[in-house]
Amino acid sequence: MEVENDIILALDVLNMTEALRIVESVSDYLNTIKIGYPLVLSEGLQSITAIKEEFNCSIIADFKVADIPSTNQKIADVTFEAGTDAIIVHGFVGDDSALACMNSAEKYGKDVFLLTEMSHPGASMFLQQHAEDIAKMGVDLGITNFVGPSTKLDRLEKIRSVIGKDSFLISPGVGTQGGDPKDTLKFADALIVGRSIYLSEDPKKAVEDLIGSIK
Ligand code: O7M
Repeated sequence: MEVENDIILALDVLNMTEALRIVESVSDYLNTIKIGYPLVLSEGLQSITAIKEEFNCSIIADFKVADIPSTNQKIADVTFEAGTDAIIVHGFVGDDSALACMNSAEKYGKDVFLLTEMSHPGASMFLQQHAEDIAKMGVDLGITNFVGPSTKLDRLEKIRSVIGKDSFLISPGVGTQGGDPKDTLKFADALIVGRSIYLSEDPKKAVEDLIGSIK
């Protein structure tokens, strides 16, 4: 996936008017948008289709899919039918569940991102202990796209060492959650950034400043 300026916008807003305003304001600089439950539960899956059509951008559906294989397959199929380019899948549910999403992605010619470890403090309770195993499972399955936290750079470095230099690693937690953009890009290929862009009074300037900080 070619992520312009190494920045993915996390479009966690609750209505289409707001979503379109923000994407419009940053579209000179960004070509990849992550859309998850906040917008899709508010405005429907068609919000993905509409944004993709309007801006011709890549859409990563962040549904953190974490169910049994049969249900995962249905979730992934419906998501890809809506025009999504990639879907984010939890790894802790195991290889068969991840594989169901991979099968769906293959059918549609789309991508899967495997979520290894998360950026919030509570991730250290359960997920962190297994993050490297989850990353290894992804590698063994043939997954080449991963998500890891920018708030814990030692962990991000470990995940990078497991998935290898050729895998594509995207990283949330920059800005509002405290992660440093430039340091994160020592290990990650692209940043996932939400609130520090979409809550800014001037989202375009927020993106310009962020680009300036990582050059
Ligand atoms: O920049 P923020 O903090 O406003 O937004 C970060 C986005 O990344 C938001 O959409 C979160 O749901 C998501 N995210 C995390 O913040 N931490 C994680 O560990 C994982 C994700 C994510 O995107 O998972 C796929």
